[in-house]
Amino acid sequence: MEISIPKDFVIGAASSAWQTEGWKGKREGQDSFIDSWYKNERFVWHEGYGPGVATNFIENYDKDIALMKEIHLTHYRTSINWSRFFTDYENLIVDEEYAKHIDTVIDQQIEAGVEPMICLEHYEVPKYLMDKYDGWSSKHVLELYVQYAQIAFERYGNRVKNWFTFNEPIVVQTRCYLDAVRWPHEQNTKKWMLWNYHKALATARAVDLYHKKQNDGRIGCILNPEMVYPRSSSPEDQNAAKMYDLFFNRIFFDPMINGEYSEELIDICKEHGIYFDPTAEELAVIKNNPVDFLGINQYYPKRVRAPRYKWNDQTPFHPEKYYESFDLPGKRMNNSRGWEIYPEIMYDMSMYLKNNYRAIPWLITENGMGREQEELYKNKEGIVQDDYRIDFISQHLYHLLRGIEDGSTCEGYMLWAFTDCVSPMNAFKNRYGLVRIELDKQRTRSLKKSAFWYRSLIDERKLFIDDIAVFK
Ligand code: BGP
Repeated sequence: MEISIPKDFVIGAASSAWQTEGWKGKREGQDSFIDSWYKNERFVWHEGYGPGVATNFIENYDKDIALMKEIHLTHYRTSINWSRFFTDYENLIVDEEYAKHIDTVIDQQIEAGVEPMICLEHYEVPKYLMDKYDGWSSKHVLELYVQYAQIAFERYGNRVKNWFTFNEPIVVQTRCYLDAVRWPHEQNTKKWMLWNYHKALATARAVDLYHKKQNDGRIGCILNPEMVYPRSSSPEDQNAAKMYDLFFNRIFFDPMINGEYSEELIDICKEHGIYFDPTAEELAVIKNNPVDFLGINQYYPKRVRAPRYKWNDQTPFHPEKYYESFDLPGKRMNNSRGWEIYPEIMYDMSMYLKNNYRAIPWLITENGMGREQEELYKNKEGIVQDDYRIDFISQHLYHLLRGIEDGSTCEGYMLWAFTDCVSPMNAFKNRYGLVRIELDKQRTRSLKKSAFWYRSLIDERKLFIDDIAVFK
């Protein structure tokens, strides 16, 4: 089957500052949250690799941009590392050396025909602000973030036309404060909800500022909603899916698209003592400043069923009171990552957005396949033969394009990731890139088979799908 890809559909790739840069040139006191996690609990990071060297992008950026050009990439998203951008977070003194690096990367990308898309925080909240103010628990941190955003818009807004306030704003507090599976292992559901709220409010404030200053691009946020499927048609299982959706998807969709939280979420937060006590003024800011567009990171489906056991009130409140994860027998798996493969999420998410919200522009800002031991797939010329990745992307794209035919407002697909890079904890275990990174001193780069395939996809805008892969 041959499918045409619309002419203006973006086919890009993504990464983030902390997952690529490395610490070369980083000054004392410029640690981020993720850097301090790595320093405090290095033993949980796969084989000890982490943000310390990452892909050493700080020194290798010109090589990567040359590779972007070689594969005709038109869009690349990364972040500014907030913790490296300042030498003084209170007085907002910019680290000119780092700021110059961002300048150079943006200029070289544009020169290479690659449009830069920038995110202001991809888990890089400064450690200083965590230690002093408890990070996103604090309204003062929110004010500092808005000033940071303003400086970034002033410096780079003439060249960057697509801005994102956060990457996956729910993740840090879910892993740290809701599930407490990550350093610093503090369980605090009320704090979880407060961080969610402050990031939604910070987004609205940044949107407001961006528009007031008459910037001529657009600003949104990158969310990671999970397409949630109930185990069965029973009302109980259906309700479990609805509750999961409320706590983990609508928690950001509603304020960011509609400008308000649902009453249902507010009531349930009050009931469980995790309400975030917004002021009328703050709610007005959220109401008046919905995002211009959204990025959606989408990797796997979430399956739930009604909980089988009564909730234990002696345990801290968790949304799991209302659902239980469901393991579908026979599901397809990416065993390296432990994530289910279900490409239909692309179509289903497209219809979810179309049917539940206004026609907001959005694009897939992350999707991809992390694979262990890719060196085993090298041919005799040393090129990784990652046909599994080509299949994975093709099938996801197929369902995404199907959504567009049925009226979704999706504008594009950006692969995670451009090069192999460091993952939280898994470090270099699972490789995601179109570009292979060797773990030698130079972090040598080489194009994988998928890079050549991606180039032909970009050039020819034709997707060839094996009917059997989709329908068998
Ligand atoms: C997303 C993050 C990315 C990236 C990706 C792959 O949630 O935005 O930063 O890491 O997931 O997942 P992982 O690195 O956990 O394998």
